[in-house]
Amino acid sequence: MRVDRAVDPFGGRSGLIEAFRAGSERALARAISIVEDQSAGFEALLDELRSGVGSARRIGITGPPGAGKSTLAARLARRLRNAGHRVGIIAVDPTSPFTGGALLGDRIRMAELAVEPGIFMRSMASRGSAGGLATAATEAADLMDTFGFDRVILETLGVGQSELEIAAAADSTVVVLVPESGDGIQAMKAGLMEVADLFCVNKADRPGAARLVKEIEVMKAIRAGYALRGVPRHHARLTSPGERSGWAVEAGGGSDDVEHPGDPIASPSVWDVPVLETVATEGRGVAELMAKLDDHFLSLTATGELQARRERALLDQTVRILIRGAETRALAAWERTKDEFLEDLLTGRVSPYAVVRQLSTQE
Ligand SMILES: Nc1nc2c(ncn2[C@@H]2O[C@H](COP(=O)(O)OP(=O)(O)O)[C@@H](O)[C@H]2O)c(=O)[nH]1
Ligand SMILES: [Mg+2]
Repeated sequence: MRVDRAVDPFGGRSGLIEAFRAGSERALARAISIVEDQSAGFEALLDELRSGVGSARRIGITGPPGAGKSTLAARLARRLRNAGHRVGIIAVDPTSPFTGGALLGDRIRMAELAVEPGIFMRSMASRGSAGGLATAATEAADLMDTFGFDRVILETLGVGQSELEIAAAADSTVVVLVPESGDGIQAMKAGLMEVADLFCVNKADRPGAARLVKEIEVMKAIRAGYALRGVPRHHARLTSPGERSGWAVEAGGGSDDVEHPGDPIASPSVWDVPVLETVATEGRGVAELMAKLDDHFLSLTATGELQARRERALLDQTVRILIRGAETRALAAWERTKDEFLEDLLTGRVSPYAVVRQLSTQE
């Protein structure tokens, strides 16, 4: 899929890069499309447009479909914008083709944002390409970051593995739940408890919000109890790979607590995951959300956890790029040669293993 100069308003790759660096949002949009489509040379383009990556704070917003993530993201974006930030939003829907309801809904709801200077919105859907959505979404976030957006919001459906991977690429992850249909339990099942740095009980204008807040607090306490079992007292920090909120569990608390020298008192490493009530449609609770996100970022910075998270995310990304490349090459090799093998394979003369062996030696 080469970019035809005749239809390419940027005059090829160097023109695109120049326009991107000069701050053209059309160039940014084009670069994201190239990445999303995995057009020829997309990785080289990303490589060239990496300078300054890591300046933006990345905020993941996840939760079940219909919880109000898009509405909340739009409100948060506007508030951040009013505070002087430049905001990029990536709305990821792994299942929806462009005709799909959710994505279409996002597009319409967020359309007004698109014309607001300083806010850039982009929907992404999986097109069945190699490498998965998490990688592409991270790459789109990287582009927004290097372009100069200092806040990047990633909205994902919190229902599958790749969404959790996207959440893991964020500095702060907001889990949005609604006071309906056992959302609390669902969150537990989907592994959302582990990734949450903040909870929003959205649609707090409906009955049951206070109860859901209590449920989440109980689940937090249960998690904290498990996490602390077998851990010496006064170890305020717990670090375990893949347990993002596990590190932030408060230790001690008994009446016989004694301060030991060097023990952190009200240590910034203790991040107590807040549970906020929001009404996204009215913007209620969004100011608190923004304030808590700031607090969380301060806590991340103070504890060194920001660096640790970003290092983890970078390693994850590198591995995913590696796997994507291997997958792309393997599938191309298969497409080139499968006709040779097809009959033997289907009639059982050769096994799939023998075919793969031969393909790998040909590469
Ligand atoms: N009553 C009420 N409805 C809301 C609230 N937030 C969002 N909605 C509505 O819930 C529906 C789904 O919202 P959307 O943002 O698309 O959810 P998403 O699928 O999580 O992105 C829309 O009709 C919203 O207008 C809220 O706080 N209260
Ligand atoms: Mg949405």
